[in-house]
Amino acid sequence: MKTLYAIGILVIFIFVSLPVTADYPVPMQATANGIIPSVINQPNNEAFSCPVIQIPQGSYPVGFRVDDWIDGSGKQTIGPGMSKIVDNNGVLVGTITYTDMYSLDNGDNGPWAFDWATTEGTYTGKVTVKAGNVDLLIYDYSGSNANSAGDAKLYAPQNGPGKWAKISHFDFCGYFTPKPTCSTAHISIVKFYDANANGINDDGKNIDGWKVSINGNDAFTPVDKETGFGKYTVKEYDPNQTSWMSTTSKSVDVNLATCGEQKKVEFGNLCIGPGGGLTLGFWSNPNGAKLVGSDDLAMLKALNLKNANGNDFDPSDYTSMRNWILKAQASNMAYMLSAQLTTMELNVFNGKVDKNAIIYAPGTKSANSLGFASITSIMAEADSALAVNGLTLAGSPNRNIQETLKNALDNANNNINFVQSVPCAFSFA
Ligand SMILES: [Ca+2]
Ligand SMILES: [Ca+2]
Ligand SMILES: [Ca+2]
Repeated sequence: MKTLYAIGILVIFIFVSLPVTADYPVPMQATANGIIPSVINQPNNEAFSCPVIQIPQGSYPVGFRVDDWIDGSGKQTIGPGMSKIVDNNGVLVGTITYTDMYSLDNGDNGPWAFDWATTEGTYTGKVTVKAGNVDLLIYDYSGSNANSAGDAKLYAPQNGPGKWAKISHFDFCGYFTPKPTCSTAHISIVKFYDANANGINDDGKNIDGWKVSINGNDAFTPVDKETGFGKYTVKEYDPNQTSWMSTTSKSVDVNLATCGEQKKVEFGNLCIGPGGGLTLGFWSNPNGAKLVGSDDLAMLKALNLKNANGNDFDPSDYTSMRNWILKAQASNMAYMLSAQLTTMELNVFNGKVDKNAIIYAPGTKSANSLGFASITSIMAEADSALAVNGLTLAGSPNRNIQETLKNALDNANNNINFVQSVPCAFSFA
């Protein structure tokens, strides 16, 4: 008898969308392995069609797996290409042959069952089965089934007490309702101007119109998108203008796993540029000279400025300061750092640069994790470095940090690395 049923009929799954309504009696009893549905005899139901089922709105990935016992030696899972159904409203329709089933008592008497499992998460659902050939039997199966490991069995209908249906195949249609239904899950994307360069949206300056993407689909901030649940990669684009920097990761993975879950992605950016800096050249030309008085010189003397051989340099007048600063070179890095520090100290002392301004100063001790520090902290760090290491020739272990500080001050004196207080212009390719 088994061989009779073993005539291979290809398992075919067809996806269709069905309209809504209808009701079905659903008697059933629970077992350890699943639920054995009771049989509903519907002898005049040759023209079987799927009942119309209430289907929740939404888009769900539904995987359905049937284990194939056709060779009698053990089950083989019918491959995803044959058995996996993905649709947009949960309806699935298909045919499974009797040869896909197996006898639970290893004989020909049944009960007969096939294993099924949803493959993407836990679903509740209903499968309506028609047993063909001798008897036309229809039953509903309802229940929940865990992921593939759940491996619950769907049983052949019983044609009266103790009699298992002689059937050639099952037709089934049904639907799986993802649990939870997540039509409200969504992603929002905010772009903020990170004026205080701390990587946190605490600046009150959101930026509209910044180009971003969700799983490769472009959008512009602000974004508030219903996505359903799933995994998403949210990215921001770099603008054409190279003065912009990111203060947050430019790619964020978002996993919406819970019904109604809402995730916000915040991208922080800032742009750098001028901050009122005047150069070493300015402070050694006549315009600069007019601004340097005894108070400026006293301020400079209090610093730990060094000359070429590592000795203290305390300017007695403008001319000596000018000669010293124009001859500055980096053989002794402490000398060059002293010159750039002097330049910035004069900028701040004369009201050209705000001491609280933030600059990009990566590698300095003052910098936060993103590489930004205030002018005042960089000046203090530079002066402290000069106090302990006045001679930092090539090979000196203290030379590198002094060069890093020198570069940060040099860039600021040249108006390159100040964090701008408001967003710069931006455009995208
Ligand atoms: Ca911030
Ligand atoms: Ca002055
Ligand atoms: Ca001094």
